[in-house]
Amino acid sequence: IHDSFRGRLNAKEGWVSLGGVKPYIKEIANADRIVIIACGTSWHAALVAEYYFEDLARIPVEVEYASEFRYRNPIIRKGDVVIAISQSGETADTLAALKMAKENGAFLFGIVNVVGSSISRITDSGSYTHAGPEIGVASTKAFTTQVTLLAMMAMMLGKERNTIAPKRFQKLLDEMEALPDKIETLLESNDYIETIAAQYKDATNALYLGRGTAFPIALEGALKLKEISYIHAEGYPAAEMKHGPIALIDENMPVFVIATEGENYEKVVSNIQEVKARKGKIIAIVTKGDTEVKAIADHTISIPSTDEVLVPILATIPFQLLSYHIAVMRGCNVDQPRNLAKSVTV
Ligand code: F1P
Repeated sequence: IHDSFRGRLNAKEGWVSLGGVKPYIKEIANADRIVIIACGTSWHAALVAEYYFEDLARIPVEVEYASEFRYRNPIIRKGDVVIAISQSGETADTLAALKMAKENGAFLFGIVNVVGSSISRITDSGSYTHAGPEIGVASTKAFTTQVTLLAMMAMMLGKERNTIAPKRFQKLLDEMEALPDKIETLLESNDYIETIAAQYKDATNALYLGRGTAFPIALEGALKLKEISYIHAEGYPAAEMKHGPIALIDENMPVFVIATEGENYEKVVSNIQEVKARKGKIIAIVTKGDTEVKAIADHTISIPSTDEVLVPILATIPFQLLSYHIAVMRGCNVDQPRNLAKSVTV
């Protein structure tokens, strides 16, 4: 993540350099619609990007699992930009979906980690995440670099379309530059996160909640726990809890919540109160200095304050670490989880 930041940001120019976007900036910025396709963790990055592109660049976005998209009869036209996100660049469903989109005249953009992979070859343009090799099967640094790249791309498109004020652009750029140091600070909580993991390693179910850009992070937190520790976990938008999952909550249910500062804070606090009223256990990710959630949650993990847009990048790391420690304590092979392949090529 350090390399992916430091190589790309140029604060002096006030510009983000994404080689694969620049030559096609007009084409992408003037898209009728952006359709993002991906699988697994990469699909969660796509969900974050939906917020980014719509909020910062005001381009309509649709996000779909490539594994669904390829088997229906989707409407794709010239004027659509189809973005595929994939760590390996070899995922069969994503490749098949891209081929379909190409036949229908869409412009194809790939966001992949593995240089020279099939997706990077069939797309019209693209950007590499340069996360370095993902040793484990479950995507971790691929995810944070995907989200980073997508934020940068949305900023560039916003600048091109004049939908982002220069001051806002500069503030985001400054916040991005500060992220690597904030991540270092956050990693200092690793031992503390391990002590929390020890208390939930025998859980059989877990719920993850978030609002806005933190909703896909809830999904990703749940997926990481499932993938590497084999604990059943579900991610939900916090506001959906009352439409079903609330029935699951009792004293044995750990509920992981992203409750960082910003627009959604008070609403998330009331969701936490609803869980506590039913004796659920709350493990909350909060902004450093938080007192309100700290007073009611069972555990809080602080992340440094940042722009709300960038919270997904910081908030996902404690969830990755929690899943890692829980999996190790349960004796699971975190690098090679059962039944999972690094590249799903069939
Ligand atoms: C998609 C994915 C990964 C997951 C595992 C299986 O791969 O679902 O997110 O962690 O490796 O494949 P990709 O298209 O991002 O390479």
